[in-house]
Amino acid sequence: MTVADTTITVPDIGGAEGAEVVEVLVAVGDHIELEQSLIVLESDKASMEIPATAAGVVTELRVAVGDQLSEGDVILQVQSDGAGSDASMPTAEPALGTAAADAATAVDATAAEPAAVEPSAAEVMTVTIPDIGTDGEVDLIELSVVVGQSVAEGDSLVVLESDKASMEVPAPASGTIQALLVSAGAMVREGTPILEMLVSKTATAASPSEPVAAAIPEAPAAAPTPAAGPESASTERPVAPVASVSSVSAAPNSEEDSVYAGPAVRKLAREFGVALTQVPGSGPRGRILKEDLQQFVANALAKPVASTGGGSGIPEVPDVDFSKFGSIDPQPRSRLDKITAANMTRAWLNVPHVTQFDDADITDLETFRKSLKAEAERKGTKMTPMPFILKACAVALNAHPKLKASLADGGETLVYKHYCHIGMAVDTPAGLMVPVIRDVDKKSIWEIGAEVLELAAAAKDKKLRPDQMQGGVFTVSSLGGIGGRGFTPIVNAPEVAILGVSRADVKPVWDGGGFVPRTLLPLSLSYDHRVINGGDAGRFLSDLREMLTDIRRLIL
Ligand code: CAO
Repeated sequence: MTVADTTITVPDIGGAEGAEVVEVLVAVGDHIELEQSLIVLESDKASMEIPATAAGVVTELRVAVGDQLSEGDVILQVQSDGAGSDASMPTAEPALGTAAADAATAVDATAAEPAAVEPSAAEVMTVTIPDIGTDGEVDLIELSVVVGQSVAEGDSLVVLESDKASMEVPAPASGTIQALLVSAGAMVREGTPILEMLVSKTATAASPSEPVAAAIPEAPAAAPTPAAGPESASTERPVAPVASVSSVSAAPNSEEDSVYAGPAVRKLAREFGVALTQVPGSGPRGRILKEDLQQFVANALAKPVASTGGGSGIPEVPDVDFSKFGSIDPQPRSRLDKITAANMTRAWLNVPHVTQFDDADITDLETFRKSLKAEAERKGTKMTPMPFILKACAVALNAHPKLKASLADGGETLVYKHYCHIGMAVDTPAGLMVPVIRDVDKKSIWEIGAEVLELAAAAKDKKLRPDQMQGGVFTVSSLGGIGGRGFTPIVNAPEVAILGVSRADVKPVWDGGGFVPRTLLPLSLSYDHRVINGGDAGRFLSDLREMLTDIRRLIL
């Protein structure tokens, strides 16, 4: 590898004198690649990224934002590692004259603006319409480039529209648009010349005695084409077939065109499918930088699905200025509330929910539970229906293990669990928490009761540890102490089922001979219909109901 000091100067910028440096994209010490953008110049007509004509480490930067530059002004000094040309070296003088003269037959000399590509390493290529899958003419509906514009390989040059699709014709190589040979509205077919561009000359064109210049790589073709031989960077060089590069795509809109961004950023935005009109630019005069686009995409991915909606392509609920209707008091939501909102939305959107309802006759259970009241007080605890419900769930879950399984591998696998840790939704001033009682199936009702009290208190005092909220296979959400006749709980994914418990009430029940007063406990079982079908859920709920109706069944 040859190491040499290389001076990179401002190339021919279309005769623009004193174009302003609006951005410096590199710093001393940076390693730059060939064709990497160095600075952004802005004339009264256009903004241009000036590409590196040599690769290496920047040793000296001669320009700053605000400087006025013209062709030939020094931009920077590079300690070249041999992967580029010395823009100031006369030995790299190319055969531009010949190539330009060849092209002159096809180019309107007055239309041909000078290029941003270093003339000493460039030649003219005529780009034609590639194979577009039809012999007939199609409408050229849009020119995506202007004379003088630098384009990267693959950037859209023109947009075609047939009666079936709209297609972009990509640039077959990086370079600068020299002349446009068609205008919007023209009818074109395969082989129609559309524009001339100056492209980096192939390595073979450089002086063999100059290894630095000889190391300029030929810009690769956008996609392999049968006709593209190794020396095909000429006027006959075919463009890649549209279908293999951009296939059917939406035509860029004119709003996008008015956005202040360079071609590299535009290309990246197209790859991400981001509308640049939505991206705030942090560069000088609002120019959209690559970092802005990256940040925009990162934000979009990280953005929790807002409580008001959004995500998954679902239109967001618009913000309303409630103060228009009366006095308001906006309060920041707690972190827990926001996490809960995101979790609920995620589960709601991902899990196809079904909810099934039943009533358990807990008349006998209630008689028994109340008989334990004094004993509970002696033990310093409290016996609510909750421990019985949890215990009954554990027994029913072990009998119906699918209800405590989880989907994995994107739905390819169903993970069955040999443990039975059950979560319990707890309403706290800070928000909803779900502590998990471990091994409910192995614990006595007294032990479970003690843990319900302990974990509910810890949740309300914000003393729960993360490990006390993990590992649940199923959740019970009891609103029994609060009221209501039934509700449809949201599955706590990746669990596949959740039991909602509402307030028990004494109701008249027909016993075959007459109505008798019975205490009925409303149960609602929501389940993930990808895993649980109605039969699974019905059998589970029936077993659960029977166990709560006759708690002797818990020990069978
Ligand atoms: N029917 C009738 N009475 C009930 C009942 C039911 N299903 N469940 C509880 N009760 C009674 C209790 O027996 C208790 O009365 P006594 O003091 O006279 O015995 C009273 O209601 C209060 O019970 P509790 O709510 O303090 O205790 P619990 O064991 O039933 O529940 C806990 C504990 C932590 C689950 C509960 O306090 C809680 O936070 N519930 C809300 C859960 C929630 O928010 N779910 C919604 C999640 S989805 O938005």
